[in-house]
Amino acid sequence: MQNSVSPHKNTVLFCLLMLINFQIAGAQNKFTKVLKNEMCDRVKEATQHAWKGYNQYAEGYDDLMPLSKKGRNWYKVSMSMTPMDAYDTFILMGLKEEAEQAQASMMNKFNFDLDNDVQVFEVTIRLLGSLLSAYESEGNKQFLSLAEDLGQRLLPAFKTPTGMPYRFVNLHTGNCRDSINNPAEIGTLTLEFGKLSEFTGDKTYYEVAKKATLAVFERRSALDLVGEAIDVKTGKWTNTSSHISGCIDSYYEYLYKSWLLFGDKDFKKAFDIHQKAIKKYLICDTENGSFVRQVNMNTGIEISSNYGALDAFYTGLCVLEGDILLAKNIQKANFSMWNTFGMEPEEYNFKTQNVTNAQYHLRPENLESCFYLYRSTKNEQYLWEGKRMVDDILKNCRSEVGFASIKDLKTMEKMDVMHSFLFAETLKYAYLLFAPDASLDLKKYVLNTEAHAFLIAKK
Ligand code: DMJ
Repeated sequence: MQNSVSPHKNTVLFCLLMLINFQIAGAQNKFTKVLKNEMCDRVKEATQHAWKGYNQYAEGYDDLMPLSKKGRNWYKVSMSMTPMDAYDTFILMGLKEEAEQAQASMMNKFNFDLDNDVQVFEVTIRLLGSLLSAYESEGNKQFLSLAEDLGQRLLPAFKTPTGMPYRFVNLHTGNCRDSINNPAEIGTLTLEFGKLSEFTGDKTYYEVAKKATLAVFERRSALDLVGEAIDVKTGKWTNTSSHISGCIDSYYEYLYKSWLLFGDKDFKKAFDIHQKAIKKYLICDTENGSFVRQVNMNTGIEISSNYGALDAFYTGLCVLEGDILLAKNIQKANFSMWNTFGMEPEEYNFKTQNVTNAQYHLRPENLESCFYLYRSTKNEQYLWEGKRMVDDILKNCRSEVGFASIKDLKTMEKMDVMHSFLFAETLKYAYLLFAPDASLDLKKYVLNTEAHAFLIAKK
């Protein structure tokens, strides 16, 4: 029996083999520096491809129509939405030529005296956000004077009995319309208006935006929840559905970020009260992770178990707040949504598993969440999840001249829409996820809801 191996030796051999296997598997799963660089290069190439298409076929317009190869404006006159949103992404990626072209389009404007009825929220997060962030990092006064001109023209919207703004204001006449507004559009102005006050020394901007946000907070229900629509003239809720999705989402985001950016305790207090209620009434734990449902703001009774692409932002907010466990559970749900449907649907019912809106709008929130979670945990799982999302977007959405939204995830049929947030957010977060931490120091900067960066004031 000289050749036989003793049971002890057998065990040692087995352990050794397991260790080798484990190491090989580990090596395969390691997200190497080379792979990170490769991902950054792929995202950069995608950015250049999308910009080339915009420049060639839609220069001077707000957006590119990536299938019909035409330009599209949001309002009567173009406001250069795409160049404005894309500029700081080009700077971040070191794309000099593209940055110069975008800057030329931004500066092309003398002022915002345009006969456009604009959505206060959208031009604030995209245009004011971009101009102020560019001014802060480069000191070019032209950015600031454009921002100030725009800020002035938005102010008439706040002249309501409650201080909550109308949804639309005409930039030339100051006429306002649409008194039924929502928490997201009312409460997602403080970062930009606050920075405008900081740079101009005129406190009005911060004061009106803060008053508007707190007017929403003061009208919360006894359960500390807010609804989906409110009349800014009467202060009465017109839709009492409460959730964290579109129409409410960035109201919560800006409560916390206004505290982070300006150290204003009123916002922290409001956020804490809401966050407790969100955790109590809205979060649903499932085996696929934690989803967020919709309930009546007064009774807490469930209205629907719809969840979707927009809701995915909540992971990032939980990371900032420091609730990493909840952030991980929400991200588990976010990724399961992506994984189950090949990409993420705009909306689906997490209890019945039915997709209620099968479009994909090139949205950033799921990638944004991977970025925040990876930065805080350094768990490579989030790099792999992000890579999967980038792979899918580059494969399914690329058109000859840009990137197109998806009309139906089942067929992957494309839609003729390329939102400017593809540049400002989706490609930026994709790049930041794989780039070194130093490319954006989260201890120094707060990103607005369109991912334009603002420096945290020294306290
Ligand atoms: C962006 O315009 C902003 O992030 C906004 O807050 C809601 N979501 C879109 C992108 O999905």
